[in-house]
Amino acid sequence: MKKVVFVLGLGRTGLSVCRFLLQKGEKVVAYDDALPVEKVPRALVDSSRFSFSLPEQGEHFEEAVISPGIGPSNPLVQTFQQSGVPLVSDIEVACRYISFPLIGITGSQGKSTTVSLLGNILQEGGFRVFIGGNLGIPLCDVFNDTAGYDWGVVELSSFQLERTHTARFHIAGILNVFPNHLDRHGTMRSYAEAKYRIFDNQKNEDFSLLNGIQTAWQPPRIRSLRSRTLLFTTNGRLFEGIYFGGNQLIAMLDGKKIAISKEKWALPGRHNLENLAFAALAALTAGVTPEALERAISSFRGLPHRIELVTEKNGVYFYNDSKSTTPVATKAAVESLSGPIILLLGGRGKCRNFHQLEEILVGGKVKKAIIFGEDRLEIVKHLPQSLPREVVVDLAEAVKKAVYSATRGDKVLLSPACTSWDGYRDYEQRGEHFRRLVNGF
Ligand code: UMA
Repeated sequence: MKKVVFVLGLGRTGLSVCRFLLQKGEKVVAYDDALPVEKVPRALVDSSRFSFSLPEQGEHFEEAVISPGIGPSNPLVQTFQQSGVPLVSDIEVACRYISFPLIGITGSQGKSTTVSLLGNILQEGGFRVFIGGNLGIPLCDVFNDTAGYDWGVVELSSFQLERTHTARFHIAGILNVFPNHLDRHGTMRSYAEAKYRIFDNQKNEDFSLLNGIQTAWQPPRIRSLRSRTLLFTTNGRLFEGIYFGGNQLIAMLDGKKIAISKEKWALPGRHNLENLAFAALAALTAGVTPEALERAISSFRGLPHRIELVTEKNGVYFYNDSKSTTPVATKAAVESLSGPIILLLGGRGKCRNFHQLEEILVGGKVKKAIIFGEDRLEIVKHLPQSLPREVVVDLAEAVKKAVYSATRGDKVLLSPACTSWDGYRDYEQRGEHFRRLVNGF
């Protein structure tokens, strides 16, 4: 008998899960708190094995696939939990059927840049690569494609990992762990726990990549991982793993030393060196040659909405860093550019930890802050007295103020330290709005 699976949330993830399960011949009952039934795509509604409804009294489900953005306080999630229906992520569902090796990457900051850099390196190395997960294509959409893949590079969020139980990543790594999504996870311990699940199903022949410096929040079980641990660092040397020596990346693997030039690496900032070290280590572990690695490093130009230079007008440079949704990410952006900076901050805060911004706002590099959005009054409380500021309602007004305040040589940086959910669908829509506003002046 075919399984009946409940799918909660019909955003990008939920739709991809429904399509996949229907393709596999399963019966699917789906629901979305905000989606009117007439908006459910025809392709799903047309299937006799699909229905859009709340669970009926006494109805049995094999499992419930919960979209990453839906937290534990959702009433349906609680009902399933109380009645013992296993809660799983889209990652769990997809990984049961994927037959090529996966590289799983998680972390609080830099995942997307690292995933796409690593994808580029593997492609340069001649491999056929699927790139997706929390970034870009949801993992269940991998089956739309008939292309065979040699590797999958999968970005994983803590939301996805906390409901993943059997997925195995041949190479898995955590870039870093900083406060993020605490509104959802409650404590740093439970947030970090979710991330470390990435290593749970690894075997002896697998690899776990760990940050050599940033070891806070590592749970004790990290010392008994079954996989082989390799370290990456931007600070100091290692006997095994990867580090920097002058203008080179030095990999120490299996007793061999490999030196790779990073002379043509174009991305600014120390945080991007961490991303580079991780991607290079994963690529060498996956079998990319040093030559291909060096070529890919030289040609990688970064991601849109990630400290992206939008334009230069009258000697003023405009940078779109809409993807920065935490103070730590904004800090990294400010540190990676030279001043003077006019910083556009605001939106809906995730953790109320705006005090972390104070460090980058003293010292004069940021010459002015323009604060906008839902949490603007909360952010203002954490600005140093001496910092010139303007408080406005929305991004359009913030850009206008920035344009009028900027003089030749200034950098106008949108790096909001907040989610976009007070006014936009996602950070991409906010970043595109910023681009249009800037180009419109
Ligand atoms: N919904 C409900 N009930 C609720 C809450 C939401 O029914 O209580 C419904 C909404 O009406 C909506 C759907 O659930 O239709 C949204 O689901 P979702 O928030 O999980 O969004 P998706 O479109 O499925 O996108 C998710 C990720 N979003 C989140 O984790 C919040 C996307 O990451 C990811 O790209 C996509 O899956 C594919 O895997 C975005 C993100 O911001 C980029 N991620 C966070 C981050 O990177 O920090 C984790």
